[in-house]
Amino acid sequence: MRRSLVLLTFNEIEAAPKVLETVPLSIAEDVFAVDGGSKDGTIEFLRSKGLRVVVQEERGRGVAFQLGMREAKGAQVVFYSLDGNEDPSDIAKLFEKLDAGCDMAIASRMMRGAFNEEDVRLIRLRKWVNQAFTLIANFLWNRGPYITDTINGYRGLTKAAFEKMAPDAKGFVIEYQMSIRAMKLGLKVAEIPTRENPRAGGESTAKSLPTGIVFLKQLWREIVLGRDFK
Ligand SMILES: Nc1nc2c(ncn2[C@@H]2O[C@H](COP(=O)(O)OP(=O)(O)OP(=O)(O)O)[C@@H](O)[C@H]2O)c(=O)[nH]1
Ligand SMILES: [Mg+2]
Repeated sequence: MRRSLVLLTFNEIEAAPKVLETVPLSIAEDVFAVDGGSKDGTIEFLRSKGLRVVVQEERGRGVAFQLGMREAKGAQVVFYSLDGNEDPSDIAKLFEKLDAGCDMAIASRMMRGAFNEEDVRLIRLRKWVNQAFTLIANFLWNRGPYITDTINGYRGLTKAAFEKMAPDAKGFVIEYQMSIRAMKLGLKVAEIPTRENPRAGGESTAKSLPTGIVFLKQLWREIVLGRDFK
């Protein structure tokens, strides 16, 4: 089987019903959801729509990516979060990049033609901090074209690439870890410009300061591990 589309949720009962309607589910032969243990009816909602839902035993975006990859039947896997941030029309574009032979395709909020949630503000703290982490990773490890958004979770990759990267982060930092390891391995990474929309309801679980500290720790660990991280 070629394509898997993995929907990610954790307590998204406000957003998921609105967002799911906009997702082109027929794009992949294999579509299912990975849920972080929602207690608000998200799981029941998704099942009522006929979707297979795999529920994590432990919370975290990293755990979700690992479980999603394990459960996916396709050789290509695109991850899509049902909170409304992600433009569903990019799903097809990410699969196309994988069809073209890329190991990983990232929907970038930072490149020319893209739009970041914070672009309407004068002080764009989260964006700037993200860009600093991205700059450091590119400087330390990237030998290919500059990756502009190493942190966005809206991405697709091949199962083979994921196995080579062997990311082990449990939380939000897994996306950054995957980007770093793709650079270390010299994998082919493509980006497409995306538009980040506001949440379609509900609340964020990514608190800026604790997440920043986790990122610093992960960065340090990747520096210590170096290119032979396995
Ligand atoms: N499967 C799974 N999904 C999760 C988990 N934690 C968060 N998510 C989902 O991942 C997506 C991103 O999480 P958010 O909390 O929105 O983080 P964010 O996008 O940085 O924050 P906002 O800008 O407020 O949207 C959402 O669709 C969440 O439902 C988890 O433990 N497991
Ligand atoms: Mg979000």
